[in-house]
Parts: sequence; C-alpha cells; structure tokens
Amino acid sequence: MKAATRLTCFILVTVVLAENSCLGIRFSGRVSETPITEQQLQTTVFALGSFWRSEAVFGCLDGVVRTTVGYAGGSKPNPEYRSLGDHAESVQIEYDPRMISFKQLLEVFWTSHDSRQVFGQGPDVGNQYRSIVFTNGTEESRLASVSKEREQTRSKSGIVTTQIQQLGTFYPADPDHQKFELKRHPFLLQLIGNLPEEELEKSSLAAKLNGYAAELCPPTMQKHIDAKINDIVRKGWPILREV
Ligand code: MHO
Repeated sequence: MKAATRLTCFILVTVVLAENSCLGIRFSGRVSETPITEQQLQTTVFALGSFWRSEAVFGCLDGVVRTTVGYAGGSKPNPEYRSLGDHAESVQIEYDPRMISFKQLLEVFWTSHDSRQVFGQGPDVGNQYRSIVFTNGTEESRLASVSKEREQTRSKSGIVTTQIQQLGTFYPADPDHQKFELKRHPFLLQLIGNLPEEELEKSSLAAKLNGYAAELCPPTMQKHIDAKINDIVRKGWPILREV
C-alpha cells in the first residue's frame, strides 16, 4: 500500500472510531453519512406492559439510538419499582428522525402489545402495565389520535384502551432494570466488552442486543445478529463492536 493510501485509511479509521465513540452509535444498512448529534435526536415515551420487554422491542430498531426504562404518566414524585404509585412502566426512546419516524414507532407500539387488554398486559396484571402513548406537542397528539383510530378500526373485537397523554416527567428506573434482558446473558455482555453500567445504558449496540437477547428484534435483524455472533465465535474475535 502506498504511503498516501495508508494515511487516508488511517484518517478514515480514526474518524470512524471517533464518531462512534461519541454516542456509541453504529448505523447499519441504509446509513446516513453524517453522524447524528445529541441535538438532532428526538425522544418519545411509550407504556405497553413490562418495561423490560418494551425496552427490548424498541431498542432493536434501526434508527433507535438509545433506550431507557422508567416511570411516567402518574403524579407520585420519585417513583421506584416497588412503589411506583400511579405511574406506568415506560420506555424512553431516543431516535434519529432521519432513519425512523414517530409514525413508524407508533406502528411498532400497536403491533407489540394488546392495546385492548384492560388493567394489564399478558400475565402482568395491574395499573402499572397500562398502555399509553406519551406525546410532546400537538402534532404528536394528532398523529397518536389518528393511529389510535386506525387501530380501533382494525381491532373489531374490543375497545382500544390506550391513553394518549402529554408527557410530564419521565423518571428513569434503577440500573438493575436497564437492559434487563441483555443482563440475563453474561455471554453477550462479555461479547461487547463488559461495558461499565453508565456506558451500557447509553450504548445503541447494547440496546440492539437487549432486543436480540429477548428475541424481540425484527426477524431479519435477529438473523443478522445471529450470523454476526456466530462469525465472531467461529473466528475467535474477542469483541463485537457493531451489528
Ligand atoms: N412478569 C414480569 C414483570 C416484570 S416487570 C418489569 C416478571 O416478573 O418477569 O414489571
């Protein structure tokens, strides 16, 4: 390799590594060239049953950069897992609007739980498992209402119980509950380098693998990650840095 080419490669690799270390973001497939900045990220919050599962559902989507589980929708100050008062278990999703839209997130919301179930979700019974779309302004409220109506039309056999609510405070839950599904798989944690908790919570790779661990990624993504992991195991590469 010529010196100039080597230098170009070095610069490219350095830039790529630097870009990825700022937000821990890796894009795959239909990538946007410029990396997203914190200011460009959009945030949305949904409640759809157990927040362990909710985080896994959304974390695996392309364009979702970061997920955090917590409590929202109630009035109790500083809720905790065993005393969350009138809040609902929720997931906060930070996403790149160039890659995924609020509308698309709403579609995933509807297809990922049973919005007709009253006072719970599957085996989880209680007010904390209710279904809510939290909105941030009138345009999101409008989009949420339109999509709820569509869902009601689709769902002939029951009333859609989902509430649409302006987001108040989102209270993040304890570290124990963040990336819960991933933490059940020490091998996967090891594969991404046993990140310290703080990094794990911010990492989009961890958010993806959290979905993978729960087998809640879209099928193509689930297969793609499977293949990546098998490859690493076969080749004996030590660390998974991107999917
Ligand atoms: N059924 C779930 C509920 C967990 S949750 C975060 C479980 O106990 O496994 O509320």
